[in-house]
Amino acid sequence: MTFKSGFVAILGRPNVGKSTFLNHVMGQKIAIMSDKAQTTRNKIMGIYTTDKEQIVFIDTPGIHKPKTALGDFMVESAYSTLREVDTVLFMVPADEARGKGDDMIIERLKAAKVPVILVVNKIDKVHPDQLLAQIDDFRQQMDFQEIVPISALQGNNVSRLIDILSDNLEEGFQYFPADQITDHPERFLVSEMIREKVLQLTREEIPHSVAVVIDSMKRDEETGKIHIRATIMVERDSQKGIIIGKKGSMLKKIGSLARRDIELMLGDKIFLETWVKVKKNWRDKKLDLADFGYNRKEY
Ligand SMILES: Nc1nc2c(ncn2[C@@H]2O[C@H](COP(=O)(O)OP(=O)(O)OP(=O)(O)O)[C@@H](O)[C@H]2O)c(=O)[nH]1
Ligand SMILES: [Mg+2]
Repeated sequence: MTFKSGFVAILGRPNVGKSTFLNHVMGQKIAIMSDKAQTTRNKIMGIYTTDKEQIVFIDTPGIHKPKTALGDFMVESAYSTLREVDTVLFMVPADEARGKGDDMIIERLKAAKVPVILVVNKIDKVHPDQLLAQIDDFRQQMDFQEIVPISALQGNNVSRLIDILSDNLEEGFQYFPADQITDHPERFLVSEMIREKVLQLTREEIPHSVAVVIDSMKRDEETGKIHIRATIMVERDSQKGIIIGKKGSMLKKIGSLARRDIELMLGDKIFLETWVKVKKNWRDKKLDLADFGYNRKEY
């Protein structure tokens, strides 16, 4: 039997469910998710391996009109996958009409000459008639290899999409060991899980203004727990106040929710120590961006 493999990028506007899809396929949380736009900021691999194939999914930041250097980094890293993959999953939501953002992406997809599968997500939110109208509209914009409606949240039709990808795979290497699930180190996943809680618990500008840096992560010989020290970066003093909350209540909430997820991921007990620091306008400062993991060298 020959082994098959391939790289598949998941592209689309922010908030359409790309990371939810990746996590569903992997059966665990690799990419953080939230109802805020621009949750994902880096490319993240989800390596799906069976005894006959390896599909390397690349989750990407939602493509939007960037207003900061961080936004530039995010959009560039999303588009950079077009040079790296065998197939693109272009994800659109079933419950929102095609907009300028989608048209912009479609133009880039046409120019890239990579096979594109249209994935219409969130079918649980619409009546079948609306879904058909959505499919019809997108079908007229470009040639898709396939069109697959799914619900990443509930899992409907996800296995059919995997089957289609499998059928299209070519003979190839197993690029990564069977037990490797992503390309990022644990530290990255830990920082992301803390950021996810901030995104889920705050509103407006705050989700966009936060970065999380892991200062240290090592086992405490006395308690046996992994001691993690993390700093939550914000852009203004007022944001620092909100993240800390009344008598530290918000920071405590962020910490305890994050701890649960991190322990689940590491399969180990942790002690999480969080700090909050102001870095004025870090989203437009090249050095800060690099320090916080948004480095151009990474794509
Ligand atoms: N009802 C419904 N909601 C969904 C589905 N898939 C994702 N969502 C929700 O949509 C929101 C965005 O999901 P994400 O997976 O973070 O979206 P994303 O495309 O990765 O977003 P960015 O990282 O910002 O580009 C979350 O609140 C999800 O729970 C779905 O199939 N049905
Ligand atoms: Mg995402």
